[in-house]
Amino acid sequence: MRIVLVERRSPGEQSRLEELAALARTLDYKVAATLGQVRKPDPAYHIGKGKAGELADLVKSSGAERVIFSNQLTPSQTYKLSRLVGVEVVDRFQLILEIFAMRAGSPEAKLQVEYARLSYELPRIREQVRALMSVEQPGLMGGGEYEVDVRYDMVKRKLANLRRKLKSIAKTREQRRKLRHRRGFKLVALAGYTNSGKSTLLNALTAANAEVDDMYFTTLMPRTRAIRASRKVLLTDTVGFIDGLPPWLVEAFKATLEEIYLADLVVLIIDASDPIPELLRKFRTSREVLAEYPVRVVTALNKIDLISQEDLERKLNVLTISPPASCQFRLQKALI
Ligand SMILES: Nc1nc2c(ncn2[C@@H]2O[C@H](COP(=O)(O)OP(=O)(O)OP(=O)(O)O)[C@@H](O)[C@H]2O)c(=O)[nH]1
Ligand SMILES: [Mg+2]
Repeated sequence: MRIVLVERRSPGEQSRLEELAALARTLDYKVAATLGQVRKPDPAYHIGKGKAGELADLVKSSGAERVIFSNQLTPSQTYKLSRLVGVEVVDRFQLILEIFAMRAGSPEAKLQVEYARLSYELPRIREQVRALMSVEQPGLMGGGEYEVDVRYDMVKRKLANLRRKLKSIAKTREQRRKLRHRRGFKLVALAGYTNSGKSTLLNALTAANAEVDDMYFTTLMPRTRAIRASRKVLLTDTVGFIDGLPPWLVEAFKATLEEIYLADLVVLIIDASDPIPELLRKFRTSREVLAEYPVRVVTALNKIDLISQEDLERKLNVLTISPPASCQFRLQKALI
């Protein structure tokens, strides 16, 4: 499917178009064109009215079938934009949800994705009620409003039901962790941005046969394996981080993320082939996310074969962590 990517940025804000393109590629989309604008969000179209017109022309001339915004859109912006450009318009979160839905293999992953999808939908249904009330004549709005109300209640009930199931999954995971601790295992979790190489490292250190791919969110569910070098350490690979995860997505994946937060040690995998600003941003965001929990973190630079020695040293300086040899050493020491 051919798509157009759109990004609105505030002055001074870093572009995330490259990441959006990578997310789109994960769904096998072909980027036909991109459009950017620096301004504050417009209430109607998110981008300016003139730019929205330009987008409509671009969609036509490029033959795109979908438009993907890097920014979060309100339901009414999505609706107005779709009407204007004549094809479906979605935002980055909808795209992430679709990738999650595609990747969700296990029943547990499916539950988490369904919970995230409905949490995303709920406020949108609310807004539909408001839109209906403002557009329709009093007295005539009864039917539509009623339907949306019924849907709203249904989604709320489904969410409550899913929440119960997810709680029980979290409990099972907790019991399993306790059992492993009782058996004398130390639990080490691999954390880091998606595509940083967590599963590759898990495969290298254990006999796991985790799927590895140059795409985002290849891994959605945790996988725990014993480390070859030691009988007493279990390594867990889990879902990757991405910028600006909304709270509802984090809540949906709570049971999975707890494998990271409640481990004895986290090895934070950083993709050393990222340019310095991106590397720093990902490093800081990851540390911030992890700082909310009292878990020890060791940082490991990955993909160092893709960069020169000078580049590596520069990046290590920026991150103010030890040089590669001792980084490796720290990692080994931590694991054994
Ligand atoms: N050159 C190089 N490539 C690597 C290295 N480690 C991983 N890769 C590649 O990076 C890509 C992502 O690796 P994964 O192990 O799937 O990354 P991940 O962190 O598990 O990603 P998600 O599960 O999608 O969050 C794959 O194409 C790997 O082959 C490395 O040390 N060097
Ligand atoms: Mg993975």
